[in-house]
Amino acid sequence: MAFERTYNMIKPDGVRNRHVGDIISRIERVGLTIERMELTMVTPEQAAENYREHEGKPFYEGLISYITSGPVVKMVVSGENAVATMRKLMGATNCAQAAPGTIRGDFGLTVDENVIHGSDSVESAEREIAVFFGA
Ligand code: IDP
Ligand code: MG
Repeated sequence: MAFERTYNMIKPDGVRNRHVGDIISRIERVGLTIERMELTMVTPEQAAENYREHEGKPFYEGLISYITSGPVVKMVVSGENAVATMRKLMGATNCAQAAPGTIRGDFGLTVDENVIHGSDSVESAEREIAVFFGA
């Protein structure tokens, strides 16, 4: 067991389609703790920093305009195995392949708008928390 912090973000489609309450309730139901949370816009600088590993890929420009297209809910979530547990709750990147019962499987249809972001490792989490909430 490992106590971890992770960075999660309900993306603009998740907010626009009014899934915030349902997603928060899934996070709490599994026993994780929401430590920080804010409804806010993602700046172009934060978007570029968060998705720098995808720069140059064909979907990169669309990804940046999607993530800056409307308010998001950014969160720091903590608890035992928080990174992997959130990835499990989220489901596969492509909503079309995400299992029913996962956030992406239940609230999305495509890979372009996939409802929620979650860090893929403890190292990414700490970097992303600094990008979105400051040091
Ligand atoms: P993840 O969000 O499950 O960690 P990543 O591979 O890190 O998936 O991709 C980051 C984000 O980029 C995805 O959540 C999705 O919004 C977008 N994305 C990834 N692959 C594609 C694609 O093939 N087409 C369009 N958007 C994509
Ligand atoms: Mg990722």
